[in-house]
This record gives sequence, C-alpha cells and structure tokens, in this order.
Amino acid sequence: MSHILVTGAAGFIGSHTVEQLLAAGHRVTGIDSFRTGHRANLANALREPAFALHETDVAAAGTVDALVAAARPDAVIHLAALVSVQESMLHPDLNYTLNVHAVQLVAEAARRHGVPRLVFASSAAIYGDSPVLPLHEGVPAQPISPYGAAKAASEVLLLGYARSFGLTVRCQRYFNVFGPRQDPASPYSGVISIFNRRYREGRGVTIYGDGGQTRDFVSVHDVARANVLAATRAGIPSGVANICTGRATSLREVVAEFARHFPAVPKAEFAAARPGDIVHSRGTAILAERELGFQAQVPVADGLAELIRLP
Ligand code: UD2
Repeated sequence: MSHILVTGAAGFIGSHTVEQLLAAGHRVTGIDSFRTGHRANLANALREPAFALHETDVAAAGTVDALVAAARPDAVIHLAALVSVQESMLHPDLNYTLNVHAVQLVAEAARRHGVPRLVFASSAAIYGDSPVLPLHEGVPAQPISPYGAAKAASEVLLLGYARSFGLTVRCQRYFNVFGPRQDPASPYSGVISIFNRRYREGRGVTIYGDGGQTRDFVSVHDVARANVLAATRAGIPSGVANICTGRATSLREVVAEFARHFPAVPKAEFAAARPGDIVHSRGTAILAERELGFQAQVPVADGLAELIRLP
C-alpha cells in the first residue's frame, strides 16, 4: 500500500483516479480548489476512511509545500490545472499561474520533502496541429495555444527536476479523454460530453465539418488506470508517454452510436468546420505499454454505452 497525494482530486480525471487508487488499497490525500472540480464527483471516495480531502488552491504560495510536508506521500499525481484550451486563450495569465507556476510549486515541494515520484497531467495539445500520424513522443512540441505551451513548458521543467534531483517524473500526454463526470458546459467542452447531453435532452447535435474528422478517444477509466500505474508501478523510468488507444474514431461513428441508442432524436446537422480544427489526431500507445505496462481497454462504443446508461 502506498500513500498518494492527488491534486485536482475532485475533477473529471482526478475523481476517477482517486477511486481507482482507493480500490487498489492505497491511501489517498486529495486537494482541490473546486474552481472547476465538484465535491459530488468524490461522493464515493469520501465514504472511504483511507481518503482525506483538502479544499485549497495549489497555486497559492506555501499550500502544496505544507500538505506534502505533512503527508509525506510516496507519489504526487498533479492533475489540478486550467483544463480548457479556450479559457487559456481568454486568460493566458491564469493559464500561466495554474499550468506552469503551480507545477513549479509542486515540483519544489516534492524535492524539498523527498517525494520519490511525480505524475503530471500533460496533453496531446503539446503536438499542436502537427500532421504526423500517428503522433509519437519523438514529434517535437509545437503548441498552438497557451494551454499547449504551458503543458510543454511544464514537461521540460519537471524532466529537469527528475535529472537534477533524482525523483521519477511521468508526463502523461492524454489524448481526447471522455467518460462520466466530464463537464459539457462550454461549446468547447469535449465533443462526446456535449453530444451526450444533447441526445439525453432529445436535441440533435451539430457536426462541424463533414464528420470525417477523427480523434483518439480514450476512456477516463483507462486514463485513471494509467495514472495509477505511473504512480505505483515499481521500477519505471522518468519520461513522457502518450495516454491513448492508438485507434482513430470518426465523429460520424460517434454520432451513429448515439443515434442507435436515441432513435427518436432528430438527425445530426452539419455546419462549417471550426477554424483551426485539425482533421485527424491519433497517438501511438507503444511507449506507455513498454514503460508503464499500460494498454487502453475500453472500446469507444462501450464507453459511449456506459455514458448513455448513466441515470
Ligand atoms: C481540442 C481542444 C480544442 C482545441 C483543439 C486544437 C478540448 C476539449 N478541445 O479539440 O479547444 O484546442 O484541440 O486541436 O480540449 N465538434 C462538433 N460538434 C460539437 C463540438 C465539437 O462537431 O458540438 C467537433 C470539433 O469541431 C472537432 C471534434 O468535434 O472536430 C472534436 O472536438 P473536441 O473539442 O472534443 O476536441 P479537439 O481535439 O478537436
């Protein structure tokens, strides 16, 4: 059993990660500011005696340091972040504070208090609009948003810490994550969360472009498992790895799956492609398999069926 400190514990990926850690018998200290996370996401976890939750902001001076000093965890999984690419365009300063400055605070707390391992929520956004298919970790970072730039900068910062101070750092480049608890609030939220809400409400969806665009949609259950592996598996090296399925799914296929479950909902409408939209994005999952022993297990159709079944 290990003791793991999870920042962003009440978020979409954080809450699933906490639940899987607890199910595996680990002790978990969670931190969340509830800026975008929700206490309700932790309803199951909060019933477990092995879970403690602290409501605080990781970007505030001294906060993480004090919590890490008190908890002395075996690993930190740092998921607290500004999670919207769109918000990073509107508020680049806040993006810097939450996605770069806070990472430095976490890294420094880990160094000062001898935490042996740090897992970081990175993103396929660091690849920007690279046309390489499939995207592999050797493709240079060429972010096209403040969000992607901050994730790329933080990866470099953390890997520098790993080389300098001997802790193990894992940067997890999540692709298009989907699943229960993803927030559909903005038009720029993940497309599956938006489609799920609209089909449930009996409204049709809008497909921007011809629907032939493809993404590497990875279930949040797989992503949480990748986090658990990165934090707890013995003998893994520092490094970056795509967290993806290695498979492409088109938007048309996603819509067809929803339409099968909701035959009464009006047909999808088509609108002009969004400016700046990339057509195809898919990662290779080889490195995560080799270094973490991680392989995605949830087919997109199963993940969609799970979402649709939820009350
Ligand atoms: C991600 C970012 C986005 C931008 C982009 C850059 C997220 C959620 N989105 O978008 O902000 O940085 O990367 O490459 O991190 N779509 C529809 N109908 C809808 C909503 C979306 O057709 O109602 C399309 C959208 O135009 C795109 C696809 O669905 O072609 C996937 O959209 P997404 O925002 O879920 O993910 P992505 O990778 O395009």
